[in-house]
Amino acid sequence: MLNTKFFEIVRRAGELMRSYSCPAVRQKEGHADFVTEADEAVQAYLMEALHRQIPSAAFLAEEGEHAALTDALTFIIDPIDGTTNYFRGRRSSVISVGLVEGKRAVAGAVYDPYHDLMYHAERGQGAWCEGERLRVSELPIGQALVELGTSPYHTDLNALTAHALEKLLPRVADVRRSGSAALDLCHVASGTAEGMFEWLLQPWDYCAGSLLVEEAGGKAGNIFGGEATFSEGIPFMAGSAVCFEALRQILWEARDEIGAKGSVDRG
Ligand code: LIP
Repeated sequence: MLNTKFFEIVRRAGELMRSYSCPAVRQKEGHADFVTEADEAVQAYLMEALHRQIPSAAFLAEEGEHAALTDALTFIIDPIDGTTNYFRGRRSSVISVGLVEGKRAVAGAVYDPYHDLMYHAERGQGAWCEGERLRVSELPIGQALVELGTSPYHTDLNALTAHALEKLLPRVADVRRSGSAALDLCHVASGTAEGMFEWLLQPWDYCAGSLLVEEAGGKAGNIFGGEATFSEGIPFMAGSAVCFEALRQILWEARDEIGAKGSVDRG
């Protein structure tokens, strides 16, 4: 399903992303929620090039392509995941292209154009990065690095995020905050982190990365239970087989202690 032409298209999108030296930036509705002209150009390029590859496929993408998800083969795209990192020059942003069919992830790629690293997976065929098979970590939760997503566009979740951090720090080795959920999921799939979570994350942030983690031997899904769904934002988490349930338990404790102040549905 992911052929040479597909990878050429995604790599070309990375070149387009890096071709901007000072992209125009526009604020969207949410707090600290920005989009650049590069996000829009990369998304337009990906949609046009991928439509030529699979004319029957539908699209769901971060910048304005929010049609209802059907059972049809659908590309779910974040043209630049880590947009704030991107326009602040932090060289820590990726391109995420997932493919779902029957509302289930069947293939996906996350491309890091700064290091020329293509992470990819197809369901049942393992997760890979530049020819290397990816495997999640075997470390226990007490030695875990957990990637933290802060949902900056949703300030009503700040107390819950802060309390989750308070619960986590004494029970794991440490946390990391990259600013890109898709990159966090590459770290979990590669075994360089043992878990990640974000109390509200969009399908384009996690579609490809969730399959990477699952195909590397980990788990991904809704913090409150069930597999990841791709029709709307959910409380999302992923982790190694060893740490997933332990991380989920800590997050449930945080949510129960915050009570009604947190605005996260229990799914
Ligand atoms: C971002 C995510 C990040 C999350 C932000 C935002 P964007 O994606 O990757 O983890 O905290 O809220 O969703 O908006 O840069 O494509």
